[in-house]
Order: sequence, then structure tokens, then C-alpha cells
Amino acid sequence: MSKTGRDHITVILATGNRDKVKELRPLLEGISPLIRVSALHELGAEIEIEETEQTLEGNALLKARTIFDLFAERFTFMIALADDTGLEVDSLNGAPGLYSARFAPMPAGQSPSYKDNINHLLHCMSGKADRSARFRSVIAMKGALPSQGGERRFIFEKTADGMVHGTITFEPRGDGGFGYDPLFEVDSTGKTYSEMSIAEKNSISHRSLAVQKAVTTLREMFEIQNILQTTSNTPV
Ligand code: ITT
Repeated sequence: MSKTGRDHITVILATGNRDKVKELRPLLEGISPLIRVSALHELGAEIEIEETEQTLEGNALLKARTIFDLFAERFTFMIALADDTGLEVDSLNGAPGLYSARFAPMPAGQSPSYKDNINHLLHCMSGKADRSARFRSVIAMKGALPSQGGERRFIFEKTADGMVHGTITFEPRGDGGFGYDPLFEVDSTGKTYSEMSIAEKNSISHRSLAVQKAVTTLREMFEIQNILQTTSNTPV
């Protein structure tokens, strides 16, 4: 099937961050061969969505809704999936939080690089005894799926969150990952995310916990709607 059939569901990743795409793709494709994941750049839509809401959930929904509206005509049955993530440091009163991408002060019109943000975080943490922190992700989905027994589609919106506790290191450690990963030592492993492979990070991360919850929600919805239950395919 095609974009209008029932033998696969297109999931469009509503993010401009290709590092997130690298993590999200295996998480979602691992659920079922019936899920086809497309990134915005693969669909020829490299758009930057301004995050104007005051919560991770609000911003994740904003991104999912924007991309859903953009592709709702092109794909009859699809899910737009967005992630909004923040690093919350206790001794900085939860900063950088919502502003994790734009933490380091920069000249007007310039965006900080990952390295700028890392250096700024280390600077803000100098002299702080409490280095505890957490990563929080909210996944938002807006989708159109076949309604039970017919070709009509129903539209849904769902969110799910995931959190991992850690400690801000005194210097970057490891080469993998992205963003603040070299500074985030996961309490349960003693390793920074950058010292893990993508598969290792995906087995424990804030993003994967949120995705797992989102998938549970999807499975429940799919069961109710009897979607993808064909003789040749197992349901998602
Ligand atoms: P989109 O909004 O297009 O998805 P973004 O990079 O702006 O991309 P977020 O607002 O969710 O994404 O994340 C803000 C920043 O937090 C991001 O730019 C990274 O610096 C950092 N970040 C997000 N997820 C991370 C992760 O898993 N590990 C380390 N840093 C992360």
C-alpha cells in the first residue's frame, strides 16, 4: 500500500534536528516493519518551527500540528511525531530547560552551537556543589488513521513524556551523541550519553522512554481501531 492503503503507516518526524532523527528512526522502525519513517529533509521540507509555547508539551504539540497540517493532504494516513527536550539543572533552577537550544548568549542573529552551549553550561556550573540534573522529553503525535471498517480517517493527538536523572560532569566525556550528551552522566550507568552507542543510549534515554509510552498509546489505539490487522501483516 501506498500512502492511502492499510499496510503501512508513514511517520513524519517533525524535527529539523538530524541528530534526533538518527535516534528516533531506529526506535520507531523497531516497532514494526509496517512503520515507514520519513524525516522532513527527505520530504523536501526543511522548515524551522519557532517554539513559542511555555512548556515542552506545548512546543512538541505545536511542532506536530504544524507538520501534520503541512502533509495532511499528501498522506491520507500518517502520523506527525515531534519531540521537545530540555536539560534541567537543579542548581540553575531548572535552566536551560525550554531554552536548551539557545542557552549560550550570542550576538544578535546567531544561534549557539552545541559546543557554545556546553561551554556556557560549564561556566554556569563553576563553583556549584550540586550538579544534579535531568533530561526531559515530550513526544507529541498528531495523526490521521483509518477509522474502523472504512476508508474514512480519524484524527488524533497524543503526548507522552520521559525523564532520566543524571549529573553534570566537570568536563566533556565521550564522542557520541549530540547536544549536552558529553556533559550528562546518567546516574544508573556512570557513563555520559556520549560514552554510549546510539543503541545503548536508546535503551535507556529520556527520548526512548517517551517513545515507548507513545508506542503503547498507539498500540492501544490501533487495537481499538483494528488498524493494520491484515492476514499478511502483524499489527503494529
Ligand atoms: P527541533 O525543535 O527541530 O526538534 P531542537 O534542536 O530545537 O530541534 P529541542 O528544542 O527539543 O530540539 O532541544 C533543544 C536542545 O537540547 C537541542 O538543540 C540540544 O542541544 C539539546 N538536546 C535535545 N535532546 C538531547 C539529547 O538527547 N542529548 C543531548 N542534548 C539534547
